[in-house]
Amino acid sequence: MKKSRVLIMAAMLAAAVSCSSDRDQILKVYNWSDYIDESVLPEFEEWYEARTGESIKVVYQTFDVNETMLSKIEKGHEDYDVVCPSDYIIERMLNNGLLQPLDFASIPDEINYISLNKSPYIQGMFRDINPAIDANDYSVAYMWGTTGIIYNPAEVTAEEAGTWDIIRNPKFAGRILIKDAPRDVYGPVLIYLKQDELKSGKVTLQELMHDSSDESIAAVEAYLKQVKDGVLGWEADFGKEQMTKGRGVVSLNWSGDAVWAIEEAAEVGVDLAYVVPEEGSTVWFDGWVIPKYAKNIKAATYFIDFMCRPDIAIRNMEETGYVSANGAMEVLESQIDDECEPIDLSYFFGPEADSVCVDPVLYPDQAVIDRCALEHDWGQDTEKLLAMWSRVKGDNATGFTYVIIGLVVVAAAVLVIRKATSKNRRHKSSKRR
Ligand code: N2P
Repeated sequence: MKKSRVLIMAAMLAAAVSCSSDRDQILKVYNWSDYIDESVLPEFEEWYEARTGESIKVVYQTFDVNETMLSKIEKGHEDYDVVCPSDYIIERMLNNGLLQPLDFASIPDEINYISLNKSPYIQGMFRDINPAIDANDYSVAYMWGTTGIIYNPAEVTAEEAGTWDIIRNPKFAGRILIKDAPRDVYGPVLIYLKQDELKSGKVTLQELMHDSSDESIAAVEAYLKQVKDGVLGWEADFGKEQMTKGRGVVSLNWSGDAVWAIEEAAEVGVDLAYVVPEEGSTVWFDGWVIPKYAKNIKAATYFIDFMCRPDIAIRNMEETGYVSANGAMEVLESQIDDECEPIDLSYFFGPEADSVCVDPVLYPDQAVIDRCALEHDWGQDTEKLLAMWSRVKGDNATGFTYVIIGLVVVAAAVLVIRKATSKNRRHKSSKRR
């Protein structure tokens, strides 16, 4: 009797374990680090269960570099259900058949937030990704922003920060931070190097975003090699903190990190500012997609929908400093700040938003947008860029490594000489005795 009870209990336990590892009850989310208010995740689990009657457990993982995420899916075929790549990676995934079309028809109307999410600007940018396939059918934008310079006005003038050349200005050597994001650095540097051609109309910003020629990669490499001696760090996420702590005074960074850094710095009495340099820059967005190897499409679809709920979008913005791609008026209203000058945001929220008091670091005005362009996938040429990037950063590491090796060799030589001398002395004194 006892034995059979044990067997029944073991069987029940096995069933429970197999049940809890049932893939239908797991949602694997792979997102950028520091890019969500994590308290929304358990809330999603409750919301999902209340709406569908099915339980779900979110398994949440983060990455710092687009290419790391891509490689896990492209080469590793990992079964993430929802990931959040940037525009040019969405393009690549789309071109390589790595994305599933999104289908929100199954979500009941009263909880379908996707339609609220649509901003005319973001929709248009998605359409520009690939003229042959509408990326709006495969991705829902999450956050967006620009690439620019965070600077410390106590040490850097607005004029100095207003050009990309600041990243090789010897005045700030040792206090310059560069985002460890090859495409987001390459774009601005190329724009800087080609500013004369841009001004004379020989080339357009959009054309530069497709320029993966050996000549341009070599020019950017040569420029970055001049930059690197002054670099305090190539960073994925620590740049904003280095700026708030005053260790860095210039940071090539994303607007969302700028918002976070400016707010944090203000709390400790440090003034920081952000500018998109005059020569032009890149505008970017990251969007939720369901990769080809996803296993829980239903929960993934609900998750993307939940992320579009305006109150959830606002919480994610408040927590991260990044700007939601959500075009709902509720989101705009949450960002009204009467201390700011009115700006025209009709391009983003529609005609009603032609004069709104909002922080221009969060939502750039039309003039900034006009000098920014979207990056595009380079296909096979991406490898050339990544090789250049590691040559630039790798050389740096090698220089440092040589210094360390040199110090170790000198220290070892000193030790050997000391030992030999003291042995000699002992030998001589014992002989004398
Ligand atoms: C936040 C990452 C932001 C990604 N840590 C910008 N594309």
